[in-house]
Amino acid sequence: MTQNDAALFAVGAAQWLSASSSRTSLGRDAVQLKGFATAAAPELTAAIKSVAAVSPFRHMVTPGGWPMSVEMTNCGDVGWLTDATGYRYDSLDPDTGGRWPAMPESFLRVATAAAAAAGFPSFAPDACLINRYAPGARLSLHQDKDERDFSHPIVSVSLGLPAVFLWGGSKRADKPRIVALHSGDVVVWGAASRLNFHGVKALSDGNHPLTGTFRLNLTFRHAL
Ligand code: MD3
Ligand code: FE
Repeated sequence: MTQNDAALFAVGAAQWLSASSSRTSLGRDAVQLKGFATAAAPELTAAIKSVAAVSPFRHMVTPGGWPMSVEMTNCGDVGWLTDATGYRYDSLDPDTGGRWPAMPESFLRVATAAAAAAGFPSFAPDACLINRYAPGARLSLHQDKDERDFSHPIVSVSLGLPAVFLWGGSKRADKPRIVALHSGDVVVWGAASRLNFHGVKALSDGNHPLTGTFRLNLTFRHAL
């Protein structure tokens, strides 16, 4: 989709999607839109199932040889990958040999509307990484820096079981703040916070009507 398409989507979608959400600043150019995606959550969860039916969730193996505890798949023009050779975006899923599934319309609507609500009206994601957390799965502190142009924001949508998110600074040593992320929360990170360190603490056991024993996270990026 073009940036103009994205803006048009966003205007319409923002109205119903944001009807019952509240905004919390996490710092410069980082905003948590609590409940922004709650109305869309069932549709998003169903769309994740369709994506995973084509490109299944898998534990990717890092260049150091360790399987990640979080299971991942992708949709969109390109998908994020890690393997023995490094980290990159690729248009092909190495597990199927085919292209990643197209980005569902429901994904694009939520991502562009949230970005617009956060002050990024022309966000046009070309990649969506889908993370699935089972109890104990975690993401250690890292930066997202495999994208070409850091002037684009990143939009993250949380679904299912709650997570303890670690929100660090521009240096690894900066002490992270703890942020609770619940199903339906959307966070938009751009500009001044785009390269901040962040992570997710080990998921606790639980049961959620939408996702059962899992947490799902959508990470929308403009990678190319
Ligand atoms: C802060 N996933 O896949 S995106 C990831 O809950 C990742 O699974 C998180 O971090 C998860 O890389 C949610 C949170 C996020 C993404 C990009 C950021 C936070 C960010 C960029 C800058 C600062
Ligand atoms: Fe990240």
